[in-house]
Amino acid sequence: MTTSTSEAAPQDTPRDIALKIAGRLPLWARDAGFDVCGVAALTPGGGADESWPAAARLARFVELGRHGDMAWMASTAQRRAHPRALWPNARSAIVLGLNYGPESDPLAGLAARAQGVISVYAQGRDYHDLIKGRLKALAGRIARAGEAEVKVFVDTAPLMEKPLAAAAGLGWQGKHTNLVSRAFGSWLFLGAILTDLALPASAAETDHCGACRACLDICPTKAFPAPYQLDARRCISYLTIEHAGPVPEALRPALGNRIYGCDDCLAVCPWNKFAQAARESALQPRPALAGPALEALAALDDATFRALFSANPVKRIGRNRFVRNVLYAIGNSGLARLGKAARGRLDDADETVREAARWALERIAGASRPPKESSSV
Ligand code: B12
Ligand code: SF4
Ligand code: SF4
Repeated sequence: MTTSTSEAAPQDTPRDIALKIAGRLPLWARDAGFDVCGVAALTPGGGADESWPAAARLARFVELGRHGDMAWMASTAQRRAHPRALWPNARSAIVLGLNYGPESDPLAGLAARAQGVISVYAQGRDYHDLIKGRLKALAGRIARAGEAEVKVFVDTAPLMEKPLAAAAGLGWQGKHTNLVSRAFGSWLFLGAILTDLALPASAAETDHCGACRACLDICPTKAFPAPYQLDARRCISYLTIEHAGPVPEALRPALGNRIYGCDDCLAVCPWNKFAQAARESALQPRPALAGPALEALAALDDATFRALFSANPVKRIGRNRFVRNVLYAIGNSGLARLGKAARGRLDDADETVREAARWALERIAGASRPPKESSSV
Protein backbone atom coordinates (compact mmCIF):
# COMPACT_ATOMS: atom_id res chain seq x y z
CA MET A 1 0.00 0.00 0.00
CA THR A 2 1.49 3.42 -0.91
CA THR A 3 -0.20 6.78 -0.55
CA SER A 4 0.92 10.24 -1.57
CA THR A 5 -0.37 12.24 1.45
CA SER A 6 2.35 12.77 4.03
CA GLU A 7 2.30 14.34 7.48
CA ALA A 8 6.00 15.17 7.13
CA ALA A 9 7.18 18.81 7.00
CA PRO A 10 9.03 19.75 3.76
CA GLN A 11 12.40 20.11 5.54
CA ASP A 12 12.14 16.71 7.30
CA THR A 13 14.84 14.15 6.50
CA PRO A 14 13.83 10.43 6.29
CA ARG A 15 15.29 10.02 9.78
CA ASP A 16 13.12 12.90 11.13
CA ILE A 17 10.04 11.28 9.61
CA ALA A 18 10.93 7.87 11.07
CA LEU A 19 11.43 9.45 14.51
CA LYS A 20 8.09 11.27 14.29
CA ILE A 21 6.26 8.09 13.33
CA ALA A 22 8.01 6.05 16.05
CA GLY A 23 6.97 8.67 18.63
CA ARG A 24 3.34 8.48 17.57
CA LEU A 25 3.15 4.71 17.19
CA PRO A 26 2.08 3.83 20.77
CA LEU A 27 -0.84 6.25 20.54
CA TRP A 28 -1.80 5.18 17.00
CA ALA A 29 -1.65 1.51 18.05
CA ARG A 30 -3.91 2.22 21.00
CA ASP A 31 -6.31 4.17 18.71
CA ALA A 32 -6.44 1.16 16.39
CA GLY A 33 -7.44 -1.06 19.33
CA PHE A 34 -4.15 -2.76 20.26
CA ASP A 35 -2.83 -3.11 23.80
CA VAL A 36 0.88 -3.10 23.08
CA CYS A 37 3.26 -2.32 20.24
CA GLY A 38 6.99 -2.43 19.50
CA VAL A 39 9.43 -2.21 16.60
CA ALA A 40 12.10 -4.71 15.48
CA ALA A 41 14.87 -3.72 13.05
CA LEU A 42 15.25 -6.22 10.20
CA THR A 43 18.30 -4.78 8.46
CA PRO A 44 21.89 -6.04 9.01
CA GLY A 45 23.03 -5.25 12.55
CA GLY A 46 19.40 -4.75 13.69
CA GLY A 47 17.87 -6.77 16.55
CA ALA A 48 16.04 -9.08 14.15
CA ASP A 49 18.34 -9.28 11.15
CA GLU A 50 18.82 -12.34 8.97
CA SER A 51 21.35 -13.85 11.39
CA TRP A 52 18.66 -14.41 14.04
CA PRO A 53 18.50 -17.88 15.62
CA ALA A 54 14.83 -18.38 14.71
CA ALA A 55 15.67 -19.50 11.15
CA ALA A 56 17.89 -22.40 12.23
CA ARG A 57 15.39 -23.39 14.94
CA LEU A 58 12.55 -23.47 12.45
CA ALA A 59 14.66 -25.56 10.06
CA ARG A 60 15.37 -28.05 12.86
CA PHE A 61 11.69 -28.16 13.89
CA VAL A 62 10.72 -29.09 10.33
CA GLU A 63 13.67 -31.48 9.87
CA LEU A 64 12.60 -33.42 12.96
CA GLY A 65 9.04 -33.61 11.60
CA ARG A 66 7.67 -31.75 14.62
CA HIS A 67 5.19 -29.89 12.40
CA GLY A 68 3.31 -33.19 11.85
CA ASP A 69 0.94 -32.88 8.93
CA MET A 70 1.03 -29.07 8.77
CA ALA A 71 2.72 -29.49 5.39
CA TRP A 72 2.48 -25.73 4.79
CA MET A 73 5.15 -25.22 7.49
CA ALA A 74 7.65 -27.24 5.46
CA SER A 75 6.64 -25.86 2.07
CA THR A 76 6.95 -22.23 3.26
CA ALA A 77 9.97 -22.78 5.55
CA GLN A 78 12.34 -20.74 3.36
CA ARG A 79 10.05 -17.70 3.18
CA ARG A 80 9.14 -18.14 6.86
CA ALA A 81 12.77 -18.15 8.00
CA HIS A 82 13.01 -14.33 8.10
CA PRO A 83 10.68 -11.45 7.16
CA ARG A 84 13.09 -10.28 4.46
CA ALA A 85 12.86 -13.67 2.77
CA LEU A 86 9.17 -12.83 2.42
CA TRP A 87 9.70 -9.20 1.41
CA PRO A 88 13.32 -8.15 0.73
CA ASN A 89 12.53 -4.41 1.01
CA ALA A 90 11.25 -4.70 4.58
CA ARG A 91 13.41 -2.75 7.03
CA SER A 92 11.27 -2.73 10.17
CA ALA A 93 8.59 -4.91 11.73
CA ILE A 94 5.97 -3.20 13.85
CA VAL A 95 4.57 -5.89 16.13
CA LEU A 96 1.20 -5.50 17.83
CA GLY A 97 -0.38 -7.39 20.70
CA LEU A 98 -4.05 -7.70 21.62
CA ASN A 99 -4.91 -8.86 25.13
CA TYR A 100 -7.38 -11.74 25.28
CA GLY A 101 -7.00 -12.51 28.99
CA PRO A 102 -9.85 -14.66 30.37
CA GLU A 103 -12.19 -13.47 33.16
CA SER A 104 -11.87 -16.73 35.12
CA ASP A 105 -9.60 -19.78 35.40
CA PRO A 106 -9.65 -21.43 31.95
CA LEU A 107 -8.76 -24.80 33.50
CA ALA A 108 -11.81 -24.92 35.79
CA GLY A 109 -13.95 -26.54 33.05
CA LEU A 110 -11.65 -29.57 32.78
CA ALA A 111 -13.40 -31.19 35.76
CA ALA A 112 -16.89 -30.92 34.21
CA ARG A 113 -16.83 -34.24 32.34
CA ALA A 114 -20.19 -33.88 30.57
CA GLN A 115 -19.11 -30.56 29.04
CA GLY A 116 -16.52 -29.70 26.44
CA VAL A 117 -13.72 -27.17 26.87
CA ILE A 118 -13.03 -24.82 23.98
CA SER A 119 -9.79 -22.88 24.45
CA VAL A 120 -10.06 -19.25 25.54
CA TYR A 121 -8.97 -17.83 22.19
CA ALA A 122 -11.83 -19.54 20.37
CA GLN A 123 -14.80 -18.76 22.59
CA GLY A 124 -15.51 -15.35 21.04
CA ARG A 125 -15.22 -13.81 17.60
CA ASP A 126 -12.48 -14.96 15.22
CA TYR A 127 -9.45 -12.85 16.14
CA HIS A 128 -7.96 -13.01 12.65
CA ASP A 129 -10.69 -10.81 11.17
CA LEU A 130 -10.60 -8.44 14.10
CA ILE A 131 -6.83 -7.98 14.07
CA LYS A 132 -6.52 -7.78 10.29
CA GLY A 133 -8.96 -4.83 10.10
CA ARG A 134 -7.07 -3.03 12.84
CA LEU A 135 -3.67 -3.72 11.29
CA LYS A 136 -4.88 -2.30 7.98
CA ALA A 137 -6.13 0.89 9.65
CA LEU A 138 -2.85 1.39 11.50
CA ALA A 139 -0.74 0.49 8.45
CA GLY A 140 -2.66 3.03 6.36
CA ARG A 141 -1.81 5.72 8.87
CA ILE A 142 1.89 4.79 8.85
CA ALA A 143 1.96 4.63 5.05
CA ARG A 144 0.43 8.10 4.76
CA ALA A 145 2.70 9.64 7.38
CA GLY A 146 5.91 8.18 5.98
CA GLU A 147 4.99 7.81 2.30
CA ALA A 148 6.05 4.24 2.90
CA GLU A 149 5.26 0.75 1.74
CA VAL A 150 3.52 -1.45 4.32
CA LYS A 151 2.24 -5.03 4.47
CA VAL A 152 0.09 -6.53 7.23
CA PHE A 153 0.26 -10.05 8.70
CA VAL A 154 -1.69 -12.04 11.24
CA ASP A 155 -1.09 -15.71 11.95
CA THR A 156 -1.73 -17.23 8.53
CA ALA A 157 1.16 -15.63 6.60
CA PRO A 158 4.61 -17.29 6.56
CA LEU A 159 6.05 -14.98 9.21
CA MET A 160 7.47 -16.05 12.58
CA GLU A 161 5.50 -13.75 14.81
CA LYS A 162 6.79 -14.86 18.22
CA PRO A 163 10.53 -14.23 17.71
CA LEU A 164 9.62 -10.98 15.96
CA ALA A 165 7.49 -9.92 18.92
CA ALA A 166 10.34 -10.78 21.30
CA ALA A 167 12.78 -8.70 19.23
CA ALA A 168 10.25 -5.84 19.28
CA GLY A 169 10.22 -5.92 23.09
CA LEU A 170 6.67 -7.21 23.60
CA GLY A 171 7.90 -10.04 25.80
CA TRP A 172 10.03 -13.19 25.60
CA GLN A 173 9.41 -16.67 24.25
CA GLY A 174 8.71 -18.71 27.36
CA LYS A 175 9.54 -22.37 27.87
CA HIS A 176 6.09 -23.17 26.44
CA THR A 177 7.37 -21.39 23.27
CA ASN A 178 4.67 -18.68 23.31
CA LEU A 179 5.34 -15.04 23.93
CA VAL A 180 5.06 -14.06 27.59
CA SER A 181 4.55 -10.43 28.51
CA ARG A 182 5.25 -8.89 31.90
CA ALA A 183 1.97 -6.98 31.61
CA PHE A 184 -0.32 -9.49 29.89
CA GLY A 185 1.17 -12.88 30.80
CA SER A 186 0.57 -15.53 28.11
CA TRP A 187 -2.62 -13.93 26.76
CA LEU A 188 -1.59 -11.83 23.76
CA PHE A 189 -2.62 -12.33 20.16
CA LEU A 190 0.09 -11.13 17.81
CA GLY A 191 -0.01 -9.31 14.50
CA ALA A 192 2.68 -7.53 12.47
CA ILE A 193 3.17 -4.75 9.94
CA LEU A 194 6.27 -4.83 7.78
CA THR A 195 7.46 -1.57 6.29
CA ASP A 196 10.34 -0.25 4.19
CA LEU A 197 10.75 2.61 6.70
CA ALA A 198 13.84 2.35 8.94
CA LEU A 199 12.14 2.98 12.27
CA PRO A 200 14.10 3.19 15.55
CA ALA A 201 13.90 -0.22 17.22
CA SER A 202 12.46 -0.94 20.66
CA ALA A 203 14.62 -2.62 23.30
CA ALA A 204 14.23 -6.42 23.15
CA GLU A 205 12.85 -8.12 26.27
CA THR A 206 14.95 -10.65 28.18
CA ASP A 207 13.88 -14.12 29.38
CA HIS A 208 12.17 -14.09 32.78
CA CYS A 209 11.32 -17.81 33.06
CA GLY A 210 14.13 -18.48 35.50
CA ALA A 211 13.93 -21.90 37.17
CA CYS A 212 10.16 -22.16 36.61
CA ARG A 213 8.90 -25.17 34.64
CA ALA A 214 5.18 -25.04 35.44
CA CYS A 215 4.15 -25.08 31.76
CA LEU A 216 6.40 -28.05 30.96
CA ASP A 217 5.14 -30.11 33.88
CA ILE A 218 1.42 -29.55 33.35
CA CYS A 219 1.35 -30.58 29.68
CA PRO A 220 -1.05 -33.57 29.53
CA THR A 221 0.66 -35.12 26.50
CA LYS A 222 4.30 -34.32 27.33
CA ALA A 223 4.60 -32.28 24.15
CA PHE A 224 7.81 -30.49 25.15
CA PRO A 225 10.91 -32.57 24.27
CA ALA A 226 12.96 -29.81 25.99
CA PRO A 227 12.28 -26.36 27.42
CA TYR A 228 11.54 -23.83 24.61
CA GLN A 229 10.79 -26.62 22.14
CA LEU A 230 7.44 -28.08 21.17
CA ASP A 231 6.68 -31.26 19.28
CA ALA A 232 3.41 -30.18 17.68
CA ARG A 233 2.51 -33.81 16.94
CA ARG A 234 1.83 -34.36 20.64
CA CYS A 235 0.19 -30.99 21.35
CA ILE A 236 -3.57 -31.09 21.99
CA SER A 237 -3.96 -27.83 20.13
CA TYR A 238 -2.50 -29.48 17.02
CA LEU A 239 -4.37 -32.76 17.54
CA THR A 240 -7.79 -31.14 17.97
CA ILE A 241 -7.40 -28.34 15.39
CA GLU A 242 -4.84 -29.16 12.73
CA HIS A 243 -4.72 -32.94 12.60
CA ALA A 244 -7.09 -34.60 10.16
CA GLY A 245 -8.23 -38.22 10.54
CA PRO A 246 -8.05 -40.31 13.70
CA VAL A 247 -5.92 -39.06 16.61
CA PRO A 248 -3.37 -41.72 17.67
CA GLU A 249 -5.14 -43.88 20.26
CA ALA A 250 -2.39 -43.57 22.84
CA LEU A 251 -2.92 -39.80 23.00
CA ARG A 252 -6.73 -39.77 23.14
CA PRO A 253 -7.15 -40.26 26.92
CA ALA A 254 -4.96 -37.19 27.56
CA LEU A 255 -7.33 -34.98 25.56
CA GLY A 256 -9.82 -35.22 28.45
CA ASN A 257 -12.74 -32.96 27.56
CA ARG A 258 -10.66 -30.49 25.49
CA ILE A 259 -12.56 -30.33 22.21
CA TYR A 260 -10.79 -27.40 20.53
CA GLY A 261 -7.29 -26.25 21.45
CA CYS A 262 -5.64 -26.34 24.86
CA ASP A 263 -4.71 -23.65 27.38
CA ASP A 264 -2.97 -25.65 30.11
CA CYS A 265 0.59 -24.43 29.53
CA LEU A 266 -0.55 -20.83 29.09
CA ALA A 267 -2.85 -20.83 32.11
CA VAL A 268 -0.29 -21.99 34.68
CA CYS A 269 2.27 -19.33 33.82
CA PRO A 270 2.98 -17.26 36.95
CA TRP A 271 3.31 -14.12 34.82
CA ASN A 272 -0.47 -14.22 34.30
CA LYS A 273 -0.84 -12.75 37.76
CA PHE A 274 -0.29 -9.32 36.21
CA ALA A 275 -2.74 -9.97 33.36
CA GLN A 276 -6.13 -8.31 33.09
CA ALA A 277 -9.28 -9.58 31.42
CA ALA A 278 -9.60 -8.59 27.73
CA ARG A 279 -11.11 -5.12 27.24
CA GLU A 280 -12.27 -6.07 23.75
CA SER A 281 -15.98 -6.93 23.78
CA ALA A 282 -15.77 -9.01 20.57
CA LEU A 283 -13.40 -11.40 22.36
CA GLN A 284 -15.78 -12.05 25.26
CA PRO A 285 -16.85 -15.72 25.39
CA ARG A 286 -20.18 -16.53 23.80
CA PRO A 287 -22.31 -18.14 26.52
CA ALA A 288 -23.04 -21.12 24.24
CA LEU A 289 -19.31 -21.85 23.88
CA ALA A 290 -18.29 -21.68 27.54
CA GLY A 291 -18.78 -25.28 28.73
CA PRO A 292 -21.17 -26.61 26.06
CA ALA A 293 -22.90 -29.97 26.72
CA LEU A 294 -21.11 -32.80 24.86
CA GLU A 295 -24.39 -34.60 24.22
CA ALA A 296 -25.76 -31.68 22.17
CA LEU A 297 -22.47 -31.17 20.30
CA ALA A 298 -22.34 -34.82 19.21
CA ALA A 299 -25.68 -34.32 17.42
CA LEU A 300 -24.49 -31.39 15.26
CA ASP A 301 -24.86 -31.77 11.51
CA ASP A 302 -23.17 -29.50 8.95
CA ALA A 303 -25.84 -26.81 9.06
CA THR A 304 -26.19 -26.61 12.85
CA PHE A 305 -22.38 -26.72 13.23
CA ARG A 306 -21.96 -23.76 10.86
CA ALA A 307 -24.70 -21.80 12.60
CA LEU A 308 -23.25 -22.40 16.09
CA PHE A 309 -19.72 -21.43 15.05
CA SER A 310 -20.49 -18.60 12.65
CA ALA A 311 -17.64 -15.98 12.70
CA ASN A 312 -15.82 -18.17 15.24
CA PRO A 313 -12.44 -19.93 14.76
CA VAL A 314 -13.91 -23.41 15.39
CA LYS A 315 -15.80 -23.19 12.08
CA ARG A 316 -12.50 -23.63 10.22
CA ILE A 317 -12.04 -27.28 11.25
CA GLY A 318 -15.41 -28.38 9.91
CA ARG A 319 -18.15 -30.47 11.49
CA ASN A 320 -16.54 -33.90 11.13
CA ARG A 321 -13.27 -33.08 12.89
CA PHE A 322 -15.14 -31.25 15.62
CA VAL A 323 -17.59 -34.11 16.25
CA ARG A 324 -14.58 -36.49 16.30
CA ASN A 325 -13.14 -34.40 19.17
CA VAL A 326 -16.50 -34.38 20.97
CA LEU A 327 -16.67 -38.18 20.78
CA TYR A 328 -13.18 -38.56 22.26
CA ALA A 329 -14.33 -36.31 25.12
CA ILE A 330 -17.46 -38.42 25.58
CA GLY A 331 -15.27 -41.54 25.79
CA ASN A 332 -12.97 -39.84 28.29
CA SER A 333 -15.94 -38.77 30.43
CA GLY A 334 -16.60 -42.42 31.31
CA LEU A 335 -20.23 -41.36 31.79
CA ALA A 336 -22.68 -44.11 30.78
CA ARG A 337 -25.43 -41.55 30.24
CA LEU A 338 -23.46 -40.07 27.31
CA GLY A 339 -23.35 -43.48 25.59
CA LYS A 340 -26.57 -42.72 23.72
CA ALA A 341 -24.98 -39.66 22.06
CA ALA A 342 -22.03 -41.80 20.90
CA ARG A 343 -24.31 -44.61 19.66
CA GLY A 344 -26.12 -42.01 17.54
CA ARG A 345 -22.87 -41.50 15.57
CA LEU A 346 -22.11 -45.19 14.87
CA ASP A 347 -23.64 -44.90 11.40
CA ASP A 348 -22.27 -41.39 10.66
CA ALA A 349 -21.35 -40.69 7.04
CA ASP A 350 -17.74 -39.95 8.09
CA GLU A 351 -15.48 -42.94 8.87
CA THR A 352 -13.33 -41.03 11.40
CA VAL A 353 -16.49 -40.02 13.29
CA ARG A 354 -17.78 -43.62 13.24
CA GLU A 355 -14.46 -44.91 14.58
CA ALA A 356 -14.42 -42.22 17.30
CA ALA A 357 -17.96 -43.27 18.32
CA ARG A 358 -16.88 -46.94 18.63
CA TRP A 359 -13.84 -45.89 20.66
CA ALA A 360 -15.99 -43.71 22.95
CA LEU A 361 -18.42 -46.57 23.63
CA GLU A 362 -15.58 -49.01 24.40
CA ARG A 363 -14.01 -46.50 26.76
CA ILE A 364 -17.29 -45.84 28.57
CA ALA A 365 -17.83 -49.60 28.90
CA GLY A 366 -14.27 -49.96 30.22
CA ALA A 367 -14.90 -47.28 32.82
CA SER A 368 -17.93 -49.13 34.20
CA ARG A 369 -16.18 -52.54 34.34
CA PRO A 370 -14.75 -53.46 37.75
CA PRO A 371 -10.94 -53.27 37.73
CA LYS A 372 -9.17 -56.59 37.13
CA GLU A 373 -7.66 -58.20 40.23
CA SER A 374 -3.95 -57.73 40.24
CA SER A 375 -1.74 -60.69 41.03
CA SER A 376 1.04 -60.16 43.49
CA VAL A 377 4.28 -61.91 42.77
C1 B12 B 1 2.11 -23.37 13.74
C2 B12 B 1 1.45 -22.68 14.91
C3 B12 B 1 0.94 -23.51 15.92
C4 B12 B 1 1.24 -25.00 16.00
C5 B12 B 1 2.71 -25.18 16.47
C6 B12 B 1 3.03 -24.28 17.70
C7 B12 B 1 4.49 -23.97 17.89
N1 B12 B 1 4.84 -23.70 19.13
O1 B12 B 1 5.25 -23.97 16.95
C8 B12 B 1 0.15 -25.50 16.99
C9 B12 B 1 -1.06 -25.96 16.21
C10 B12 B 1 0.58 -26.62 17.93
C11 B12 B 1 -0.18 -24.20 17.72
C12 B12 B 1 -0.74 -24.17 18.98
C13 B12 B 1 -1.03 -23.01 19.67
N2 B12 B 1 -0.99 -21.75 19.19
CO1 B12 B 1 -0.22 -21.31 17.47
N3 B12 B 1 0.68 -20.69 15.90
C14 B12 B 1 1.36 -21.28 14.97
C15 B12 B 1 1.94 -20.26 13.98
C16 B12 B 1 1.05 -20.25 12.72
C17 B12 B 1 3.40 -20.51 13.59
C18 B12 B 1 4.33 -20.83 14.79
C19 B12 B 1 5.70 -21.26 14.32
O2 B12 B 1 6.31 -20.58 13.52
N4 B12 B 1 6.16 -22.42 14.82
C20 B12 B 1 7.46 -22.98 14.43
C21 B12 B 1 8.40 -23.00 15.61
C22 B12 B 1 9.77 -23.57 15.21
O3 B12 B 1 8.58 -21.67 15.96
P1 B12 B 1 8.45 -21.18 17.45
O4 B12 B 1 7.29 -21.78 18.13
O5 B12 B 1 8.61 -19.70 17.44
O6 B12 B 1 9.75 -21.91 18.03
C23 B12 B 1 10.68 -21.22 18.73
C24 B12 B 1 11.08 -21.89 20.00
O7 B12 B 1 10.94 -23.26 19.88
C25 B12 B 1 12.46 -21.34 20.15
N5 B12 B 1 13.50 -22.28 20.49
C26 B12 B 1 13.81 -23.46 19.96
N6 B12 B 1 14.88 -23.97 20.57
C27 B12 B 1 15.27 -23.08 21.51
C28 B12 B 1 16.30 -23.13 22.42
C29 B12 B 1 16.46 -22.04 23.28
C30 B12 B 1 17.57 -22.09 24.24
C31 B12 B 1 15.57 -20.94 23.23
C32 B12 B 1 15.71 -19.78 24.15
C33 B12 B 1 14.49 -20.93 22.30
C34 B12 B 1 14.38 -22.01 21.46
O8 B12 B 1 12.89 -20.78 18.92
C35 B12 B 1 11.96 -21.09 17.93
C36 B12 B 1 11.95 -19.98 16.90
O9 B12 B 1 11.50 -18.78 17.47
C37 B12 B 1 1.82 -18.92 14.81
C38 B12 B 1 1.51 -17.68 13.98
C39 B12 B 1 2.74 -17.19 13.27
N7 B12 B 1 2.59 -16.91 11.98
O10 B12 B 1 3.79 -17.06 13.86
C40 B12 B 1 0.64 -19.24 15.79
C41 B12 B 1 0.78 -18.69 17.21
C42 B12 B 1 2.16 -19.02 17.70
N8 B12 B 1 -0.17 -19.51 17.98
C43 B12 B 1 -0.74 -18.88 18.93
C44 B12 B 1 -1.59 -19.48 19.90
C45 B12 B 1 -2.44 -18.55 20.76
C46 B12 B 1 -1.60 -20.88 20.05
C47 B12 B 1 -2.26 -21.69 21.20
C48 B12 B 1 -2.14 -21.05 22.57
C49 B12 B 1 -3.76 -21.93 20.84
C50 B12 B 1 -4.54 -22.79 21.80
N9 B12 B 1 -4.99 -22.26 22.93
O11 B12 B 1 -4.77 -23.97 21.55
C51 B12 B 1 -1.46 -23.04 21.12
C52 B12 B 1 -0.21 -23.02 22.02
C53 B12 B 1 0.59 -24.28 21.97
C54 B12 B 1 2.08 -24.06 22.31
N10 B12 B 1 2.50 -24.40 23.52
O12 B12 B 1 2.81 -23.55 21.47
C55 B12 B 1 -0.32 -17.42 18.99
C56 B12 B 1 0.67 -17.22 20.14
C57 B12 B 1 0.60 -15.84 20.76
C58 B12 B 1 1.69 -15.68 21.77
N11 B12 B 1 1.43 -14.88 22.78
O13 B12 B 1 2.77 -16.23 21.64
C59 B12 B 1 0.32 -17.22 17.54
C60 B12 B 1 1.50 -16.26 17.47
C61 B12 B 1 -0.83 -16.73 16.64
C62 B12 B 1 -1.13 -15.25 16.81
N12 B12 B 1 -1.06 -14.49 15.74
O14 B12 B 1 -1.42 -14.76 17.88
N13 B12 B 1 0.19 -23.11 17.00
S1 SF4 C 1 -1.24 -26.45 24.50
FE1 SF4 C 1 -1.68 -28.16 25.92
S2 SF4 C 1 -0.94 -30.00 24.89
FE2 SF4 C 1 -0.08 -28.23 23.80
S3 SF4 C 1 1.91 -27.93 24.75
FE3 SF4 C 1 0.49 -26.63 25.90
S4 SF4 C 1 -0.23 -27.92 27.61
FE4 SF4 C 1 0.74 -29.28 26.11
S1 SF4 D 1 5.14 -21.16 33.10
FE1 SF4 D 1 7.17 -20.64 33.90
S2 SF4 D 1 8.60 -21.62 32.44
FE2 SF4 D 1 6.59 -21.57 31.45
S3 SF4 D 1 6.59 -19.69 30.23
FE3 SF4 D 1 5.69 -19.15 32.25
S4 SF4 D 1 7.44 -18.46 33.49
FE4 SF4 D 1 8.29 -19.53 31.71
